[in-house]
Amino acid sequence: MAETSALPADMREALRAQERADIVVGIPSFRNAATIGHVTEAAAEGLRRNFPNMRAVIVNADGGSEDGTRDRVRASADGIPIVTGRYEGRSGKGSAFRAIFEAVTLLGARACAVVDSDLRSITPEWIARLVGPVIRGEADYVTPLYARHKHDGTITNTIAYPLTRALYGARVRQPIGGEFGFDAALARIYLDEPVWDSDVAKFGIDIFMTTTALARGVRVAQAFLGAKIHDPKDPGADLGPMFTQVVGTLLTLARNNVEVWRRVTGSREVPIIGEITPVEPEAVNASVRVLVEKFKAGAGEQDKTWEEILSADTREVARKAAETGNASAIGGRFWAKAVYEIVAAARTREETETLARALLPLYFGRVAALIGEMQGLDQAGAERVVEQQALAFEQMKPYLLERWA
Ligand SMILES: Nc1nc2c(ncn2[C@@H]2O[C@H](COP(=O)(O)OP(=O)(O)OP(=O)(O)O)[C@@H](O)[C@H]2O)c(=O)[nH]1
Ligand SMILES: [Mg+2]
Repeated sequence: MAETSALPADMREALRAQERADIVVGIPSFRNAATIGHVTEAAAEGLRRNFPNMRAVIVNADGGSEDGTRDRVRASADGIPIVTGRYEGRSGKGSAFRAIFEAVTLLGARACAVVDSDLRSITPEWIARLVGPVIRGEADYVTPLYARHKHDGTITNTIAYPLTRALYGARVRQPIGGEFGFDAALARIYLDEPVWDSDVAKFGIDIFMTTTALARGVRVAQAFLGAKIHDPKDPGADLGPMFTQVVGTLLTLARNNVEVWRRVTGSREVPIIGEITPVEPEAVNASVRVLVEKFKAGAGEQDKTWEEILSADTREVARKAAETGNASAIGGRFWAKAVYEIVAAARTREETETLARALLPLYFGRVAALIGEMQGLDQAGAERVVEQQALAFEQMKPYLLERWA
């Protein structure tokens, strides 16, 4: 049992009053009054419609919103018991999830689904697809699969997907999608890991959940959910801190799990729940100009660290691309190589956040390059570009092993 808890006394009491549940739907939130009502309604309807004979509780773990987020949740659950409160501990999505995992344990639930509170495209069917495979005993961990606009999910496309796939050998297309289903045993495993003072308490939570599931060898499935429409972020403007939290966590986990991934070659497909139907996601803006500016500025700031971490070849290409503002030089293979140099550096360097920050300018460059590579391509075409890049990560894995040694 963890010594600390993310559950405040009032939430704990409210959960005790519920006594028990079969299913928990967890919703983390921070200032989502505009969207969380719809998310809660969809979750409640999904539970009523798909699991009418099971006891379900919706748990909203909030970060201290003052915009009425929690009132919206309370007003929207319609017949499904709801527990809402402000989690304790470091601010961040991960701490909210920790409170939800604790709720799963406290209620003795079999399965849990978590869904983001800024979702506009969620339907009741999402709950069935995320939690159904767990209830039916077909999977222990369910990740989402959705149509996202080609400029949305850039951390996923450039690093979380290809690196997770190459390291752990599973083609989990949305390892950090935010929506997941899992069983109680996995919630327990997450709670017992000593990660809650790290970036796992923030946006490192998603990659921590997926990587831990893969490293433990539990049965993973992907649930097709249609289009993901949420409050999206411009990759140039908003994603810096999220990148360092996700990638820092990814690097720490890579260091801890070397014995798991060392021998993995190639990758296997991960089963898909639900039929994949074509959907057109909403467009997401991305400013190449801002990305290239960030690439240039970041390259200057990180030059010293690059000197310590990157190979001479990689440094030279990166410096030159930054100087001339030619982001298209950050191609898929070059990017994979640079990422592997950063991963290998994590073997001896404790501070993975520093390493993630060193990679950040190249990420901006890579995203700018990707936008170019995807220009004029439809959804399927853009997907092929992502697949090619993922293959480059697989093919270059020997380079990682070589640098690691
Ligand atoms: N409790 C709590 N929840 C948070 C916090 N930050 C984010 N969240 C929730 O985590 C979920 C995901 O956050 P978003 O900001 O939408 O991030 P994202 O969708 O993963 O990232 P993008 O793809 O970049 O939009 C939402 O439900 C947020 O309300 C926080 O500090 N505390
Ligand atoms: Mg979001």
